[in-house]
Amino acid sequence: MKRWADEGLVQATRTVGGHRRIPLSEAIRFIRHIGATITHPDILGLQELATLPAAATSGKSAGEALYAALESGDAAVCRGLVQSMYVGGMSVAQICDGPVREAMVRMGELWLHQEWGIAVEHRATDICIQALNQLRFLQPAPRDDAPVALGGAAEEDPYMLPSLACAAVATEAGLRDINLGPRTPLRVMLNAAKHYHASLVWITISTASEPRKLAEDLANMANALQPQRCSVIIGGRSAGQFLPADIPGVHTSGTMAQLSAFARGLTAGSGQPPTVGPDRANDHSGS
Ligand code: B12
Repeated sequence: MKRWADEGLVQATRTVGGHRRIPLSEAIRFIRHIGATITHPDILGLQELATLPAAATSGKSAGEALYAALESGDAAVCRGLVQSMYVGGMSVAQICDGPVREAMVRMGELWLHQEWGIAVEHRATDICIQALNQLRFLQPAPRDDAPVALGGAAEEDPYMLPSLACAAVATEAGLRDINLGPRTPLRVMLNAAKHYHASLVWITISTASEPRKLAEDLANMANALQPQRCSVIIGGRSAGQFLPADIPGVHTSGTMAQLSAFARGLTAGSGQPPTVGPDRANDHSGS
């Protein structure tokens, strides 16, 4: 560790006594970078990795394992699973697009069979919120001058996880994220984006009762934010399904991976808003 720190492969500061101090986020970045196996996760404060029962993962895909733990309501195992995916090298975007989405799609089938499924689904949402927030805490603090990314879900949209996923992805990309969460009127988002000089506004759309009006409001928002060179990007299960593909000034995307690429383009400092691929295929409407 000393050699790696002295060679600059691991960023360390010195304590008053001259010892090397490595922030947790930096240690985790390095572990992911070299693909190391953590034998004593508890030393890093990752207790939930240490206590992860082998049965939680054996013979299951990441999505199946997460679903099983969510269904039985084992929050510690769920958080541990998500941590292990991240420490094992998956990006926040991959975790959200993959296991989290997959598990929640299956969760959404439960209520069709019995009312108890509604309780299980609501509990699963809360547990995923805990797990994603924990991932946010494992990220290094963004630079003070990093671009601001801000967003939420529109007024009538109660879905919490998609916007939280956007925030976690923005943090991972090195942006300063401001998650306004569900049920946020677009004008509130617009004013906040102006106030914080945001460079990126994400809007997740899981439900849209008046898609035409929403598309119009989004176009107006993008227009109002153009002078500050702020990009508006929309996505979510209903974005591809109900909204027109070509809302002026608005980028439509399907996945967290694409949002991540877009956000990284901003931190790369190209000065040009990055482009988003024409991925409208990922509307998960049938799920
Ligand atoms: C949890 C949940 C709820 C919870 C949400 C709790 C909360 N506060 O967050 C509550 C209880 C509110 C709820 C309510 C309802 N729900 Co619901 N819900 C779900 C469920 C199980 C999971 C949604 C979720 O959080 N997914 C996790 C996120 C991370 O995944 P995602 O939304 O797919 O997002 C991904 C992409 O779209 C993309 N993305 C998302 N946003 C953005 C943004 C940007 C910028 C980008 C680039 C990408 C992007 O990235 C994400 C990761 O890949 C889904 C199941 C499903 N198949 O989606 C049903 C589901 C969506 N619900 C459904 C239904 C029917 C309802 C209700 C009508 C039930 C009722 N009778 O009341 C209500 C309607 C509420 C409303 N006003 O619209 C149906 C919809 C059916 C349909 N075809 O329209 C589903 C599909 C369940 C099912 N199979 O029947 N629901």
